[in-house]
Parts: sequence; structure tokens; C-alpha cells
Amino acid sequence: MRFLHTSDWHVGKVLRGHSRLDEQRAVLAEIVGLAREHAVDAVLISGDLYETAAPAAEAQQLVVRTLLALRDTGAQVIAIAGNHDHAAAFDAYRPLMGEVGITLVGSIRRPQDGGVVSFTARSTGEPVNVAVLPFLSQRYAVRAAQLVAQTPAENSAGYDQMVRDVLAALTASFTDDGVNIVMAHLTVTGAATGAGGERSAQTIFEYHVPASAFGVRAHYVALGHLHRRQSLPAPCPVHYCGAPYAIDFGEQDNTNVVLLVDASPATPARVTDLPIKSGRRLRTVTGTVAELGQRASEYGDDYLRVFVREPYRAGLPDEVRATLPNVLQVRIDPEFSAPTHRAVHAASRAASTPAELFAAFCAERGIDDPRLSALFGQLHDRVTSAGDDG
Ligand SMILES: [Mn+2]
Repeated sequence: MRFLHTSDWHVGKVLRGHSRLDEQRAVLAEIVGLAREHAVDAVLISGDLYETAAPAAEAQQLVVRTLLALRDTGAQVIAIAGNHDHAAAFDAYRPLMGEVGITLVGSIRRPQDGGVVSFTARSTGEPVNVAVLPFLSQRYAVRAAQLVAQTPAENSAGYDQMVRDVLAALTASFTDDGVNIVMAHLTVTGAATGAGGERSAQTIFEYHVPASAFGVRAHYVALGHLHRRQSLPAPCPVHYCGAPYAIDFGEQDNTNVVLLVDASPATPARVTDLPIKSGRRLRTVTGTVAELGQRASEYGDDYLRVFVREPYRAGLPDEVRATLPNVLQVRIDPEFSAPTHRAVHAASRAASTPAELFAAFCAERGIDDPRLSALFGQLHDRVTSAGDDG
């Protein structure tokens, strides 16, 4: 049988105030097109369909229409909740979605109660079993009492063991004559993060499971959570498909794909990367304002994060934005904002006037602009005299 594996759509993501809904619409249309073109038996969506737990109506509209369009290709559609999704909302809509042939899984379920989704592949008639493991919050998995009483290492081992127990229970119903697949939204030990949109607190802490936890009975493990496409050494094929477009700066060098997987009960799964071309590129650039202006045409339509190689001055971000309209973030290159004499300033702070404190702050940040001091003085006067009026 043949299926598509995708994850981490993050529909509704707004990057530095810029809606990306049009890009998301184009990316998801491309995925629907690939599902139709390759006549897949199933589409597996391994979590983080949405950017937030309370997505806007237009984000929900896009996801609902995409799920229906995927179903209309004739494929089984199975989606699990990621850490960005609202698990309870997924479960609330599960019966309704089930009526139209879409399997939505918000929280962990017993194998016989939806924890293993079984169907017959339309192309080959092979039985297919998909064990589904939505994001399991460590807050839920590791109870508060344990958090208080145990060390982080003990909790980490506890989380690992809990995930192993859940996987063992789910995969116990795998059959020898079927294609057995695990879908999960979690971090595997040693995997590389996409360095951007993953919400670091849930990946860099100790909560992860080794790839060996998936066992040998799975023909394929379809993971979501990390935005970089990668496979991991394990007794069975374990793949992160990655996000289908760059979600945040730091993911700009990732290749964005969905995975086309051919699997059978007798042979190892064959995985093909299908590139996704929609979505704007994210790019980080450095230079003086003048240098950046000269290179503007190279950047095309890309969204830019700029590190300016000049000391900060009043109005600098506006100058950069006027030069490069697709700039979403302006920062000073650390070389030009190196703090100086921080300790000295901190020591003399108690005895300083507001103007002196502000001057010290500017010096620490490498800002040398008399206009800024004058503006501070005016603002300070206005605020303090307004106080006199009550
Ligand atoms: Mn994600």
C-alpha cells in the first residue's frame, strides 16, 4: 500500500505580525494535489495541524477544507493532535469527523477504542493497522507529586517508560498479515530540531524516547514534532517528514517535503521525498543599511531577518524597513551592540539621575546618538510633569 506522511502544518501561524494564511493555503493545496496524483491509500498527519490551541475561524476553515479535500481523493485520512493543537477540541470534533470518513485523534486511546486504526488499503486489499499516539504532555504523563519528589533524570526515565508502555499496548494488536504503522508526535533521542517553530521548552528538556522504543514490528514510524526532515537509526524505518514550509527563522535551510511511502507486510518501506514548492522562503541577512539596500534585488520575495552591522541609532529599524519591504525582524549584529563596562554602570546605578541611567543604558548597548538622549529628556519631562497634574 501507499500513503503520504506529513506533519507540522502550523496553520494560523503569524510570523512577526505577518499572516501566512495565503502561503499555508497554497502549501496544503499542493499536498492535496500530491495525494490525488499518487492515488494514495492514506494520508497520515502527525500533529501540529494548527499553530495554536485556539485557532482563528479562517485557520479552522482551511484545515477542515483540506481534510475534506484529502478525503475526496479517496484516501483514508488520519490526523493526531500535536503539542500546538488543542487535544480536547480534536476529540470534541472526532465523532463528526468520523461521520465523514476522517479520523481525528486528540488524546491517547486504548487500542480497541481507536488507539489502533485498522482499514483495508484500496489499492492492494492489504490490511493496515495504524497505532496512533498524539502528543503526550509531560505535565500529564509525569504527575505533579513525582515532579516534586523526583529528580529530572528520574522523571525523564519515567516519561520514556510511559511512552514505551503505551507503544507496547498499542502495537500488541499489530497483525503479521498487515502493514503496521506507528504515528506519533514526540521527540526521539538524538534527533535534530528545526531550530525555530517547535516551542523549545517541550523539546530541549529531558522528555524524549529512544528510536528503539518503536520495536521491530512496525513497518514504518510516521513522526511529527521536529520541523527538520530526517530519519533515525532504528530496528524499523523511523521518519520525521518535517514541516512542509519554513515555519520560523532558523528553519530557512531545511528542505520542505512530504513523504510518499510504499509499504507491504513482507518488505521494508520505501520512502520518497516529494518537495513542496509553495510558501515563501525565510532568509537571514547581515550588512550595513547601505549594503543591504544594494542587495535588495537578490532577496526577491523572501521574508527577511536582518542583522545590521552598524551601532543602533534612532529610526534605524524604520530605515531598514524602508529599504527592504519584506523585513520582519531587525536586530543589531552582536558585534555592534557589545555591552561595555556593565559592572561599573550597575554599581553606580543607585546614585544616578534618570538621564544618567539612560545614558549608561545606551552606552551598554553601544548606542551613540544624541537625538535619543534629547528625546528621552523630553519624554521624561512630560511624564513627570503629567504626574503633577494628577
Ligand atoms: Mn510543530
